[in-house]
Parts: sequence; structure tokens; C-alpha cells
Amino acid sequence: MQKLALQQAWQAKQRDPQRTVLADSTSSEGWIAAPVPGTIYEALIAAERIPDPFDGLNELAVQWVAEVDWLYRCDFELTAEQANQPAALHFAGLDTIATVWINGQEILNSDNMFVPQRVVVSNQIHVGANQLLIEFRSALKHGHALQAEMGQLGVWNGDPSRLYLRKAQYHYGWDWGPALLTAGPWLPVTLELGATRLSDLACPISVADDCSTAIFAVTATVADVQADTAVLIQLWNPAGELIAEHQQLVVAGNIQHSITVDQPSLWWPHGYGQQHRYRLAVKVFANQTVLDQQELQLGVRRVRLVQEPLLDEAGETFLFEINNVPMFSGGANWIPADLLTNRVSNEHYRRLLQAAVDSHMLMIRIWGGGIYEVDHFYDLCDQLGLLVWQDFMFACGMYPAHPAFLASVEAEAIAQVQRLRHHPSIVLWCGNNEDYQIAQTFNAYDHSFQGDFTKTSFPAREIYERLLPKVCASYDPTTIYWPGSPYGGADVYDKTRGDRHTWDVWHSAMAPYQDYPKYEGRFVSEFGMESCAALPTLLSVIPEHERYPQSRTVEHHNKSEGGARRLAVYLNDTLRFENTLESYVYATQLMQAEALAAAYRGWRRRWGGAGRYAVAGALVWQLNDCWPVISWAIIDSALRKKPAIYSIGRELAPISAGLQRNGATIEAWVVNGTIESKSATIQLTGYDLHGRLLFEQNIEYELAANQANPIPSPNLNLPEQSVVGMQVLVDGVVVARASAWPEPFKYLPAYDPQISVTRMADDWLEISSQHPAKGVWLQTEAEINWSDNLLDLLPNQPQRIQACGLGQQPIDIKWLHWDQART
Ligand code: BMA
Repeated sequence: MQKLALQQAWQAKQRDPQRTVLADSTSSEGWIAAPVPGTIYEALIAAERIPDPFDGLNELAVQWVAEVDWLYRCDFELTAEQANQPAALHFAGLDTIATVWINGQEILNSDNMFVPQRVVVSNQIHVGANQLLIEFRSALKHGHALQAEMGQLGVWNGDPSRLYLRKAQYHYGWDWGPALLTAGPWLPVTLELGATRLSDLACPISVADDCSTAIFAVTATVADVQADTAVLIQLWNPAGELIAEHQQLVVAGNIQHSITVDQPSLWWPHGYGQQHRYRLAVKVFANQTVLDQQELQLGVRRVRLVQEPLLDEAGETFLFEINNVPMFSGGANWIPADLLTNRVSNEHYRRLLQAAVDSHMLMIRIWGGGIYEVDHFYDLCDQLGLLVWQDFMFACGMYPAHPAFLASVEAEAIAQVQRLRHHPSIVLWCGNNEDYQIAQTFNAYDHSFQGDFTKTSFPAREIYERLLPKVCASYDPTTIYWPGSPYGGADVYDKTRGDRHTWDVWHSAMAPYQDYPKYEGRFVSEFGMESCAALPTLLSVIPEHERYPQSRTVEHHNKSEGGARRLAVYLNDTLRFENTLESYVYATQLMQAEALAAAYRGWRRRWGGAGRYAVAGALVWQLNDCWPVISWAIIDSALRKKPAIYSIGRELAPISAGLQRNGATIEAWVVNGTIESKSATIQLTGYDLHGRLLFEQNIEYELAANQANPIPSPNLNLPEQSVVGMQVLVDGVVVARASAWPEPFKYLPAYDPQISVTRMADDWLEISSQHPAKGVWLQTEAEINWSDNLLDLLPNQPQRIQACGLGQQPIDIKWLHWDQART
């Protein structure tokens, strides 16, 4: 099979409603070059027909793009040899309400951007010039028409008509993103020449309970089989040795062949072992000629979602066990990295996912309001050893479930599960984001009802509890399916079973972040605190006269409902800052870092060992951003890391330390997340704010493996204005630190803690201070990679960090109340 990528010579224009499509396509007016794959926004920006939608308030000025229809045209030449072959057009993704013509003949109507389409066009193509034409009608108008016909449905975020359309839901605007209703061939368009092809390749792997054997069950499906068509199946082990080969003639449509591998090399999440992958290659051939072929990189791992009663608490666990090792799944939620996803480079993906790994995250959840990510995303997760929780694309809404919608969803689910199922990183398919939550809020959810869901006020249960699990069971039987995030059975806010979204902090109750531990779940799949993007990122989109915290443009770049107000409350509770953008950025970021660390620290403390894994995971909302914005992200859209990613990294490190201050006493604990027990020395010290040592104590302790260890607390009588520090040493090396400060921080005096930085070889730095220093943030003009940052320093306890790429660049240093100490 020959595949011709149709990615050159595309043009686009606004539809002229006065003309028929075909007449419009032949008129010479209004065409601009259009990148394909891509959407109309990229074309309009490149042609300078619209300003950059992310800049200033421009989002408001480009909304008209969504209200009109667009025409795409591609002219391509075929030789006689090409034109005489069986041919099909393959559209990997059309966004969204599209009709396609080839050489004047209509060949396709499509209304789901997540369903790839293949249309046989052997009779429509010809030698010489051919023309492909696609009309994209306004998704907004189409959705409004469906809504007028079938009724308005409940939503959180975006225009409610989005629920009727199978289009990325965040395009309609979200509480961290602008509304940009894209239209266009957003994924590649290909002309396939030749009939016989490998139309599907599946290879579920069954792993023995003790991981001693793995059975690779290959099914290769061949379409349009000709005489003498055969299939060759080959499997290589991670060392690159061919370990199995099988050849067979294809009679009917598919070939099934199982390969048993003894003592397989396992795929592990990072930190637990290597990310071994097997390579499966399948070739379809006839008379020595290869007609089609495909390769898959596969991983052998045993995944269990353990839901078992706890020893001395209500409910049951929700924990991931990989290769029989229970793992605390610290991690983050992922949103699409842009509105115009074709701008996201492979390097951009790599840097975001590598940052997650560097902060010891184990799991990434692909949230249901975005897109099923590109193949490269999952390849990276496979390589890096990140686990993926994959939502189906439904978010925050009371979705319909009429027959046409169900049919479209089924086609979408089958296509996406088929595309992604071989990735070892994907451990769970999840029905939706927060659709049980909104249904419960609307009193539409009765867990005990099991009849015809489509007749109820929560019809989409048909999708989450019947359609999707059925698709997963048939197409990806070895991966777990979970109905929703969150889902807890009868009550979606249940703290004792299933997963939970903890928005008691920030949204609903606006509870103090120090209370995060109270709002636990057996697995907290969302929680978050906002902060500003890095100052240079904000400056890139905020005009000079608007560069202050409460300006219209700054608030436009915070999409959370009441976002600026909520942020002001949390800041007011926590610390003091000057009314400049620079101070606002530092203050919000420090507050976010403290809040998120408090959550992870409190919940990981509940990783109590066998029978006591009371909290088994926490995924922060959200890892990344899709434009320059004040949001819950911990890495901004320009890939500048916010301080929180470092405070989180310390809480999720293989060994982490925790201190909880209760007036004049403290509680201490150490999480040993490794699978070996460790002999540790725990050093506790106390200092006053002048840097005077108040006490010092060493405790020898054997840290049990893979659990939190409470450390017997010394009897202290701490003065109010003092800081307690803890260092955990294993083999004489500090492996974890914690410090407990008097709170709220806003009552602390502003002073200069006398920080000094000594530069050493290989961009290593030693940082120390004379007085206790909180939130020490090191920054350079060019973004560099810090091994750690946002440090809490105590006298006589210098910290070493590596700043790759630092060289001789000057370092700007901020700390808690730096702005007031200087004035
Ligand atoms: C969640 C998500 C998103 C939202 C976020 C912040 O629960 O599922 O819908 O962006 O909260 O409000």
C-alpha cells in the first residue's frame, strides 16, 4: 500500500453563503494558504487576517470565526500508474461538521472529530489534476440547531450546545482557556493506493499472576485479501533479539497467533525498574511483495486496580498495583497543550512529560474535556515510565444519549481504543470527567436504578456504564475500565471508595488549603490552587498600561469563575505582597506551592502499608496550560516551571519528610516509597528567626518499605516565632527535608535572611542563609533546569542544587516578603 500524504497546496476561504459549495470552490476570491493538518485559525493567523488570539483581549475580537462556514481545497496530481490503482482517502480527523467532495462528487459527511474516516475513491480519482474539497460548517450554529430541536442541557463551562457535538469540549472555552472554535482537517489526510491492507492489529498480553510468563495474542486483520496473501508475524525482545516468527496464508479476514514468553522483561513505571519494550512487526505480502505492514512497541506489565477493604477504616482502597508492587500514584492532570494542537511540537510534549518525571510523578490523567492525545504523547509515556489514566472525551455535562449520538460515540470509542490499546503506559480507561458529579448536583443520579438509562434524566449512563465498558472489554480486554472521574458508586463525593475530586479548597467551600488532609479520598484524582504564569509569560500578552494585578487584561487571562476574587482571598489568608505584577506573581506562586505541597504531604502520609493504603494517589489539577493564563497549572504555556513543581517534587520523592505543627508541639513522619526498608538518621532542629539554635536532636529509625512511617515526636515547647527543621539521612546523605513554620506567614516579619550562593563546578550551587528563609526562589532570565528550587533554608544547613546551563548568568533571588524587606 502506498500512502500519499496530502499536506501541500491546501487553501481555505470563508464560505460565501450566496453560492453553492461547488460554485464557491471555483471562484478565485478569498483563498489563503492553509496548513494541513491544521485548523482555520492557523491559516488566518499566518495570513494576518486575525491578530494573535492569545494576545491581550484579542480572544474577543476573533469570535466571528466560529460563526461562519469555511471551505478547504487541495489540488493534487496523479500519474496514470497511481490513478489506476484501488484508492481510498483517509481522514485521521475532521473538525467537525464536514462534507467532502472529490472531483465534484460528494463522498463523505462527518460530524465527530475523533472518528477517523476512510472512503474508497477508486472511481472518483483520475490521471492528472484532482481536487479535494471540504466544507466545514459552523459547529456553534450546528450545535445551536440541535439544541433548539432537542433542548438545552446542563453544563459547567462553555456553551451548553457543546454537549451535542463530538468536538473537543475545551474549544468552547473553559475555566482555564479561551473559546476558540476551530474548524479544519486537524489531523492528516492521506490518499491510500492499493487494496490489500492490514486493517487492524491487536496484541493483548496476558501476564501470569507472578509475572513469570506473558502470552502475546496477536490478531492481524487483513482487508481485501488477494490470492496468495500471507502474513508474517515477528517479535523481538527488548535486547533486539528475534524471539518468535510465524508465517501463514490468509484465507478469511484475520490471522490469530499466540506467542508465549517465559520470564519476560517487564515494563515498569520509572523509579521501579526499566521500561522494557518488545517490538512486534506484522507484514502482509503476496508473491514476495510487501503490501502493508505495521509495528507496535509493547510492554509486559501486570496491572491491578485494588479495591479491597481497609483494616481499620470504612470503605475500600483504590490503588494501582503494577507487577505486584502497590504504588502511590502521585501525578497530574493533563489538558491539551494548545488550542491549535498542531503547534505543539514533539519537544514541547517531551519537556512537559519529563518535568512530570523529574518531580517524581507516576501518573498523568488525560482529562475528558480535551482530545485523545497524539501517538507521540503515549510513546513518550511508554518510554519515560509514566502511567496514563485515559478519560473518554466527555466533561462536565449532562450528555444526550439518542441513537445517532450513541452510534457516533461507539465509532469514536472503537477507533480510539484500537489506536491506543497497545501502550503499556495506559492503565485505565475512564468514562468521563465529572458527569456523575454534575448529575448528582442536578439530582439526576440514582445509583440503584439499573433500567433503561436513556429514559431517565441522566441518559449518558448508557454510555458510561454500558457502551464504553463493552467497547473496552471487546477491544482492550486487559486494561481497566472505570465509569467516571470521580466515581464512587452511590455518592460521587464519597471519601471512602473510588476516586474523588477535592475542590473543597478553591471552589465550593473555599476551605483553607491547610485543611487539604480533611478532604481526602481513597484516590484524589483532582485538586488544585491557582497561581500566575511566570512574569515574562504574562508580559508577553499584557500591554504595558495594563501591567498591574487587577487590570482588565490580567483578569481576562484568569478564566476561573470568580478567579481573581478567590485568589485574593487565599493570598489575603496567607501572605503579604506589594501591588505590582512581579510581587503578585511571586506571592500567588508561593501560595500555590505551599497549598499543593500540603495536599500531597497530608495524603501521602495516609499511604499506611498493607491493609492501610487509605489514600493511594493524588493527581494535581493541572500539569500544563494551553495559553498564557493565571490558572491551576504548575508549568505555564511557555514551559516555564512554577515553584509548585519543586515543592511537589519533594513531597513525591522516593523518600519524603513531613512535619505537622500543633501549637508548641510537632508530629513528624517519613514516607519511604522505595521497596526496601532503610536505616535512617532523623535530625530535628529548631531555630528562632534571628538564626539562633533552639534545639537539636537525632533519632535513629528503621523506615519500613513502601509506606509512611510515623516518627516518635520529641517533647518540645516551641516558641511561637520559631522554625522546626527535619533532615532525613540515609548512609550519611540527606535524602529528604521538611520544615514547619509559624502560620499564617503573613504575620512573619519581613527581613533579609542573608542568603548566599556559592557557585561550584558543573553548575552546582551551594545555598545557605543566616536566618531562616522561606520560599527561596532562584531565577535567571533564560529558563534553565534546576534540580530543586523554592527552598526553605535553615542556618547551618546549606543545600546543594544543580542548575544545568547556568554558566555565569546572574541569579535573581526572592524569598517570602522579599518585596517588603527591600523597601
Ligand atoms: C475540574 C476539571 C475541570 C476544571 C477544573 C477547575 O474539576 O474537571 O473541569 O477546569 O476542575 O475548575
